[in-house]
Amino acid sequence: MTKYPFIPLRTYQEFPVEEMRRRLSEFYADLDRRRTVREFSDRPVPRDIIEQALRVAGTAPSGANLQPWHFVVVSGPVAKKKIREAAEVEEREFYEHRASPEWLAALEPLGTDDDKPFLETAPYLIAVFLQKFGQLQDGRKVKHYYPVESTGIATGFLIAALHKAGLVCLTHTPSPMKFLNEILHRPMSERPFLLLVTGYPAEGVQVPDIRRKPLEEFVSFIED
Ligand code: IYR
Repeated sequence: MTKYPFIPLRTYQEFPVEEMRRRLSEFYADLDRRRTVREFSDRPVPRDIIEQALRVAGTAPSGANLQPWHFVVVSGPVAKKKIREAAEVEEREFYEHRASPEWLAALEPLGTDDDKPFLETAPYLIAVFLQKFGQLQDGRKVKHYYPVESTGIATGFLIAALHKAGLVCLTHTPSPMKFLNEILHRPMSERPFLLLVTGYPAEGVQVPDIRRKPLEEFVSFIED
């Protein structure tokens, strides 16, 4: 017997197979409508909507259940301007020098460039940080396991939750983005993972005409 007590799994729900199909096809159709956008409206979004989406993110599984993530919700104009300015410095460097010709060619269909007005227009920037270590009450450090995988899963939940709420987002990765620690007062031990820009889409926004791989192209089955 472990000295840590277990409790019954009371929250599990099974569905008849037909209902599984229906639920999943609805879920798929809903998530398949999601598109990344790069132009945002400045229309405000109530803070409790963002909080609830973050609660969804916080339900993600994580290595040893250590929940190695921290989310900073930025809505103030001063911090947003600082982030935009710092991100544009890095992005200019990226587009003008750092990116290989292959990388720039891969980005061409998406129409991205070093101008990032959405960092000031969108009502919220959610900076996602990954913690390689946690801190015990007494200040001792504890190692986190699989922080990248865990934070990636939590971020995926967050993106799905924001979509479910009828918001759009952009997974923005200015690189390097260590400037986020300084602007957002996060300890240097935390690694900025990505910046999720979220809100309502700008009116009449257009998105690239890209396709998703069909199942056969990204799944294989071994049945023997
Ligand atoms: N971080 C840059 C470049 C960029 C890179 C990838 I990979 C993208 O899918 C999109 C953009 C930027 O944000 O513009």
